[in-house]
Amino acid sequence: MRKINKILIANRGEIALRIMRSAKEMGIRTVAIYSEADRNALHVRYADEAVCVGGPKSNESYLRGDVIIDVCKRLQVDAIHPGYGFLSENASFARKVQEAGLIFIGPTPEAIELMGSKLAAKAAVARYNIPMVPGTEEAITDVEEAKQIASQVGFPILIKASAGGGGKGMRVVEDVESFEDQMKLAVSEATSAFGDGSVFIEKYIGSPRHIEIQVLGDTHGHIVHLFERECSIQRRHQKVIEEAPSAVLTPELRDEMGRCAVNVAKACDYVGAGTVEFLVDENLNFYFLEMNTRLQVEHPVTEQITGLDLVKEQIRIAEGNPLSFQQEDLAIYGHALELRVYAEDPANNFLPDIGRLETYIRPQGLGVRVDDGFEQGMDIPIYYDPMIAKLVTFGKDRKEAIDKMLRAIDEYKITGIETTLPFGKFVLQHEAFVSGNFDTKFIERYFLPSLLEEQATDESEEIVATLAALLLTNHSPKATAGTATGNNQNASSWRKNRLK
Ligand code: MV4
Repeated sequence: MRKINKILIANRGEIALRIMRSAKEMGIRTVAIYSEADRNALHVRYADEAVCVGGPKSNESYLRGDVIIDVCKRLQVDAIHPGYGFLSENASFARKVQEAGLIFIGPTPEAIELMGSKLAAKAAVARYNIPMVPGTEEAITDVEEAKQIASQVGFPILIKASAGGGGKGMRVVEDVESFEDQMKLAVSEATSAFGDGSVFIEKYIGSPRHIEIQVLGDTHGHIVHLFERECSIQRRHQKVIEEAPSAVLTPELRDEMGRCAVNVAKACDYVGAGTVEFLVDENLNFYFLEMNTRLQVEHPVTEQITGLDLVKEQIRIAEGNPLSFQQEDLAIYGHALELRVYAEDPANNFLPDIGRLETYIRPQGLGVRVDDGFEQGMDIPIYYDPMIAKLVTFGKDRKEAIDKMLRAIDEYKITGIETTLPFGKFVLQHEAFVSGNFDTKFIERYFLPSLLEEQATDESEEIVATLAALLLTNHSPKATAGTATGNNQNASSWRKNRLK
């Protein structure tokens, strides 16, 4: 047991603020680091102390592990929270933090390293009877042998880089004729991208769902799971909408996947918050893919349905406290959705659109949570991730969470930059999403930029209709005491009449 009194957050933006808020509630002092591009950022203002660690580029600032550790020593920091991205899954940084006598709020360097290698991870979990996609258990080197295995598994197959993850270094191979070329390309890509050319083969699951399970492990060997997050709505391996619980899991399947996730965590003596990623096929077979050894962007949906603060749990675990609950104490309450709001133009191939937030008004009200790191008037820097906010809604069931999200999107006012808010609205109104019948191919299957134009036309027609109705009622002698509600009723009946 070692009490943490001061935490340095080795991150920026919404996640830095998110972590500091929990620390503050626990009476823990906070230290922000920032780059020259982030001098006026909210995370810098929110922290008790803030230190500039270098230039705007990540490798000049947020990735400078040694500088960050020096700041900790100078300011008598007890622990480092890495957030997500940057140094969060860097085993050698976690090791240096430990060696400096500091607490790394996260798993051990050994667990990070093990799960960083997809092949080592598969080997480690194999003795726990975890379902895995058919394929090779070891790196393939011999082309002829690999071809034979691929033919046994059956085409199409997928060649994956062991050091990859999150979709990096993957290649679909349709037939045995193109296998050799594809394998050579995969090896050379993996070598240049990761410095490790190890690749392996898996059967290609054509239209899977991506469902992941949140786990928590303490330093006393207790591990629990906090149910699933459905993350199938993604574009180019960038998640767009996440939800909890998943619309397709039965209680039995949830238990089974939960038990598997706990076993994956056991296989690497996992400590802290982690996520076990599964593919689920159309017959609801599930397969272990990889484990993410960090707090994830989409953790808020799990917080909303469990009532737990995952950052507080991470900090308590890092202090050496045993978990204060058991699996049986946990239950799912209601339904939560998260929409990632990116500074990208969905009508223009999701081109990043940086600039000044001329207007920035957040939605509010029951069941609406906005995790962001900006205020009106601020510039979005070009150097980092284009995600500007996470819009989270929580309701008694899936329908209420969707209705709240649509309402919140309409309330969200952002001008000065294009955002993915209209795109979120498109997805949430789509029949496939509403029915729950979708997979990771949702966007390529259903989305066209022109669909956003139709949506915008519908909206402006509605505005014209409302204004026209307002004018009409105000000129009518009966409408002298017209309340807002009265006008709205008139507007909608006007619209109904017009549509007849
Ligand atoms: C797969 C797959 C199909 N079959 N593995 C992409 C992210 C990485 N974690 C693993 N990924 C995939 N692995 C087999 N054997 C399809 C994907 C995949 C995917 C997975 C989750 C969410 C979105 C995805 C988009 C494309 C491909």
